[in-house]
Amino acid sequence: MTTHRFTNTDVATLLDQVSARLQIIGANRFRVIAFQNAAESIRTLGRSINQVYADGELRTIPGVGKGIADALTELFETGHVAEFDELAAQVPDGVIEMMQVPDMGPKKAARLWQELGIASIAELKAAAEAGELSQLKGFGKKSEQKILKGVELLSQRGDERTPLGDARPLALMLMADLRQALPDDAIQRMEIAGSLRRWRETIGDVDILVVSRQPDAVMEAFRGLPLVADVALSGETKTSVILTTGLQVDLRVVGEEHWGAAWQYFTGSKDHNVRVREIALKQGWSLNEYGLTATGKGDAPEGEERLFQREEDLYGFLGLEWVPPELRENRGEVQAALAHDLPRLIRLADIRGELHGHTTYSDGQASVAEMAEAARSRGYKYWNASDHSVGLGIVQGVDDEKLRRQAEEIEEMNWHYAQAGIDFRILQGSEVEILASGELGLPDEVLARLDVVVASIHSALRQDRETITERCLKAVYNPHVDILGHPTGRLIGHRPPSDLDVERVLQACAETGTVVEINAHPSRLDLNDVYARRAVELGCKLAINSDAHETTGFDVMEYGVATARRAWLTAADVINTRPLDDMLGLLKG
Ligand code: DGT
Ligand code: CA
Ligand code: CA
Ligand code: ZN
Repeated sequence: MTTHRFTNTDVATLLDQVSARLQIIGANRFRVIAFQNAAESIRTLGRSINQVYADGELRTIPGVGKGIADALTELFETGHVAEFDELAAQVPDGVIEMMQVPDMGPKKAARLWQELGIASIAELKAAAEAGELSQLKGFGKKSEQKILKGVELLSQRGDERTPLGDARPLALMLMADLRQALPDDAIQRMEIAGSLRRWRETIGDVDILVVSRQPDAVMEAFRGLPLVADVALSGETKTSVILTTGLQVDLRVVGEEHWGAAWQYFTGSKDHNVRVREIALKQGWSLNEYGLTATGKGDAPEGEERLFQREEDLYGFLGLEWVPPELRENRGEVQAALAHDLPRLIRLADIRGELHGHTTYSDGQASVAEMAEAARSRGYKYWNASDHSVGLGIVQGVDDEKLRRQAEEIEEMNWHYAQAGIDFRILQGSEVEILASGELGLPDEVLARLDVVVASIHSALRQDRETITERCLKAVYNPHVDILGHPTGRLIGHRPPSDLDVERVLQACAETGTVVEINAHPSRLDLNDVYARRAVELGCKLAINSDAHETTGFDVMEYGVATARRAWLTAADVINTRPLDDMLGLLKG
């Protein structure tokens, strides 16, 4: 039997499309969500789905039940899933694409298709321009204008960069595959460079640097990897390939003696490198990817070379502190490095607990106990169960009664931890919905009972600036709201941020002592690096949370910490680096 290979992104995209088609035909919402959950798990799995299948372990993936596992087995065996193909024949691709237009949910897309026969973005645009949409019941002139604006936004997205959360697992998998394809001693060193090493939130292409005594063998093995769909360029020192996902990967082989300069050069950013080159020139050296060459304008005779095996040595030679890659964006880091005044950036190991995550009491996949144990196994000392409140569309939220039941469960677990002498506490909170009016999804007397309240917006994200800002401020000024969750609501590559006046909201957070979240999920990274840095400048405290919906969901914390590092944050700026009591003491009220 032949086995077909697919990337995790391929499979996740396929399942997402099935979910979208099920929504269009009005299928049971639990089925819709099941496909979304499975897609999400597979996208962020960190293991090759091919390998999981080969090991007969599909069912161990969170959110993959028997039905989806059977479908995936059929996919790997035959390259197709009959049921999915039937569904695809029923609902055209163009209708699914229409759902990518901002504000175009499945209900709207289904009606436009079924009632007006619109089955592509191009047809949608034409119909909106011709004023045909407003003939449809419930579609005013206003929603027609909104759709036109949405279509334009979508077209501007144009030449797509790949979200960090997709590029990073792919790059790691590719590097593991490359090592495996070669004899043990073929690669002496291999590292990520470019924007991926800087943890930029989107990636143009992946850059990998290798030291090898057998460069030809490395290049040949690289071109032949299963993830590789196409070879764009192949030379002695550089090969560029296109992966099956469309992502480009550049592999360069460099000499060991040039490593420090090469890694520095190819890590970028370009703007950072320009500043470093200026500093070298002032000292009479020209800098390139091989090292320094004396210009003759300094003390060293013209043409003299300096090579560096380590980046630290290169920066040090120029009188600079080594600059962490996350800072290399020409945002003042070169000056700070020159003054030996770079911040001591927060590290993953500084995180002692999390304050935002979900259980089966709302849309999580695991029980309170399972999530707590997963948090504990990461070395955390506390975890706040913050299930969605009522008031959020498709998710069954928690109300007063459900929260009471959950509180009993939490108390019992905490009692066990105390009995066993285990230093771990489950907190009870909620991710309370900030409703379109600015009211919260739970009454104040219920919120008052909870340990840590996160307030977030998930719907009506396209309200105008004034409305959505006022709505958010209302929550920030509520004395029971401790943390503002994923403030702008953006989904990288899928949904633009809301029109929120972030500056005003951050000022209010600083004034009221409301903590601002960096949501670590790589599709959110919200606040982003720039806003997070501004938040600290304004005097805000921050929290970094993975917003885990399953036990493996904690994996994404590294993306949140990287975003915090890009924002120049130290451990002191982030409340969940503190021991439990200190952390609680930093909350409002
Ligand atoms: P990306 O790929 O758009 O996400 O961003 P980067 O920063 O990874 O850019 P990329 O892949 O074009 O190049 C990687 C690094 O190599 C870049 O940050 C700086 C350096 N680099 C590459 N080519 C040049 C060049 O022609 N001039 C300069 N100054 N630097 C370059
Ligand atoms: Ca790159
Ligand atoms: Ca590149
Ligand atoms: Zn959440």
